[in-house]
Amino acid sequence: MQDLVKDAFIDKMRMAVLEGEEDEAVTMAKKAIDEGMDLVTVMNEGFLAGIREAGELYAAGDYYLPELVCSADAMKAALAVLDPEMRKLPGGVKSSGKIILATVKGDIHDIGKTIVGAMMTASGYEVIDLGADVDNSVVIQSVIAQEPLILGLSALLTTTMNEQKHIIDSLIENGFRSKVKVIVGGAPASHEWARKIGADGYSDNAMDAVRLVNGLLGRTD
Ligand code: B1M
Repeated sequence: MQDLVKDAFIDKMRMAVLEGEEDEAVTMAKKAIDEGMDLVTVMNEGFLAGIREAGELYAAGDYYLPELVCSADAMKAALAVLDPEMRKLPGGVKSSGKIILATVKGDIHDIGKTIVGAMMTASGYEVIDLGADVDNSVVIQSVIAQEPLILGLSALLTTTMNEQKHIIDSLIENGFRSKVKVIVGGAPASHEWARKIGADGYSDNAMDAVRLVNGLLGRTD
């Protein structure tokens, strides 16, 4: 595909999410697959750019919640089409261990966590995604039952990020902290926050989350 056509395609993806056009977002996601486009670029420069822009408009008071919800629905619809394809990316042939992911209690933001999961799956990890608004006890029980190498906790609200700390505290109480590496992510988190709550790492995007996990597990490839 020529560069100009590709740019126009990617811009349509951005606009579909920005304008909350769910059907258009699905159509564009399917076209991207049919055209053999690089799905990581499609995701980052197309759909993600749209949801970021919607978030900025919401923060500036130019978008109201219903518009933000429509943008999020369009983003999720595109993600549902792309996710299975991203799981088939080349890295997916290696099996590198189990990862549990969850968005913490009280927080329904699951787009970023789902993308992180897709990238980790594409990198060869077995991902168990517990979903969003997951009760701390469910997270702890899953860690005990599944014995993952990594527990990844996402939080997008300043009011819910404390659950990341509460879960780490519960792991300590249950004697499981040394058996699993814990990473945190989501807009309000940071390296400093991760250090403060005793997490093993933080990353601010899905690609970096994979690098972080590879590093924590001593994977060099
Ligand atoms: Co909400 N929301 N939202 N929202 N929302 C934010 C987070 C907000 C910053 C918007 C704003 O005011 N500018 C703000 C939080 C303010 C704060 O706490 N400081 C906010 C608010 C206030 C709210 C409500 C309270 C609004 C209301 O009801 N009045 C409400 C909360 C509901 C709840 O959770 N209890 C709410 C609701 C919603 C929608 C339902 C409309 C929708 C969510 C839909 C869904 O996820 N199913 C939504 C959305 C879409 C957003 C924004 C616009 C976009 C979030 C997103 O999906 N981004 C967001 C503004 C923003 O972040 N700029 C906002 C795209 C996604 C790919 O990025 O999630 O950052 P992100 O994930 C990245 C990285 O952070 C990182 O990698 C991902 C991929 O690169 N990452 C990890 C994420 N998790 C990781 C985990 C890791 C590693 C990396 O390891 C485990």
